[in-house]
Amino acid sequence: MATRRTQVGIIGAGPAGLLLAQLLMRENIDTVILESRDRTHVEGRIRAGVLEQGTVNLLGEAGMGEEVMRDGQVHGGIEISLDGRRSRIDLAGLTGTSGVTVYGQTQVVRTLIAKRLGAGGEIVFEADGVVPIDVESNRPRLRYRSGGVEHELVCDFIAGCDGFHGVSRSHVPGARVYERVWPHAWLGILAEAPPPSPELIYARHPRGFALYSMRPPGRSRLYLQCEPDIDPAEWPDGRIWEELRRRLGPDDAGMLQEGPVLERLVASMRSVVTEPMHHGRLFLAGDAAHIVPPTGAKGLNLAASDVHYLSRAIVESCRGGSGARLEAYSRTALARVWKAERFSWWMTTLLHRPVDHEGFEARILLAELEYLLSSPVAMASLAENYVGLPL
Ligand code: RFL
Ligand code: PHB
Repeated sequence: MATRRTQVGIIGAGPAGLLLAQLLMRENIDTVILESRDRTHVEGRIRAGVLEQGTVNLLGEAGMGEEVMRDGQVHGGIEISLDGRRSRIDLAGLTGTSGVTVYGQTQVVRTLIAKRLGAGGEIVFEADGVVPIDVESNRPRLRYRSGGVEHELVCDFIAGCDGFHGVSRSHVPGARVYERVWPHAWLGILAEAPPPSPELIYARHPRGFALYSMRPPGRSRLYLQCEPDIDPAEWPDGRIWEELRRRLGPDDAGMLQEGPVLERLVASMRSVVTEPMHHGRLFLAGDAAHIVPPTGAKGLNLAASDVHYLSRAIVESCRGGSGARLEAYSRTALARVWKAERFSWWMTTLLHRPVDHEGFEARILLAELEYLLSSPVAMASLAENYVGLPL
């Protein structure tokens, strides 16, 4: 068995693991990332698109401010379409911030990987069977196989940044997992076509929710509420465009321009929180600890806020500090996580077609939406959460 040492062993080269590694590298803390997939796969995943200002700031600290400034689009508002009538939520005006930045997670991941490898940092792609061991001791280790050889990485700390399907969460014994599986899913496409509007449109329609987003500079990222078990083969391009037009309503349908569909996926929806987010010297961050349905655009941003707290706590500890921040990490991160869970749950409930779409609850939701769109106070609450609560 090949044995070596690092200060922080990181499982997973998603946004959480890569950002943590970059922030620690800037503080001269040695890290190794173990990633189960190959580089092409990791760099090819298309996911989140909306960054809170806190996430943009953190990416700046990690050395990619220039890229986000150059290629990101600052959006001062979003639009909500209710049965074909659009209203604007003035994110910037209601919060006194500049709003949010639209910048793809794919670019975040590609840029962080290039920067890490360019600076001599290590990512072991296709690391098999990664397991954390002895995490209660002050010499936790990561065992894994790479190139057919067994390896052991002796660490001071381990960061479990391995997403929802990773191994880390199962190494927090006695953890309580709070979970809700939603009855909806999203059929998502990336299209070589300009977006219908310069700002994102969240559409609530009797046929179901639709989201009109984008990937700068010129592509559309579009989603339709669907049943979780649909067969994407039954959704050829023509059917998708037709449904996207219908949910935008007759007045706005003409804004949609069609183009070749480059990618399609069906994303199921869950809300999950694991408590606590640490055991001994193993600390969970990002989707490894919690999942939100994508309606509030919070998943990547929560991964970034966890990393904000965890990186500062690890730096303090490595500099001979008391370890108080590490001790408080799970509590501090969870306080913010639960607020984002609440917001994502609320946005999802409000905008999707409920299963019982003719009953009392459905009418209450409609009344809430009408209230929201007529009340600057209610809009301010949405805006405050959408741009991101303070760290
Ligand atoms: P990731 O990105 O899942 O990365 C985890 C990494 O760990 C690797 N891994 C392992 N490595 C070693 N050993 C193992 N045993 C391993 N098991 C797994 C995986 O291969 C992977 O590389 O988690 P991370 O870093 O916590 O990042 C979280 C975000 O990816 C996620 O929350 C967002 O994409 C969610 N999300 C959105 N978030 C936003 O903030 N704004 C959005 O607009 C937004 N839109 C979305 C989204 C997610 C979506 N999907 C597909 C779920 C839209 C969609 C459709
Ligand atoms: C996206 O652009 O992929 C996106 C934007 C906003 C969301 C979810 C996804 O709420």
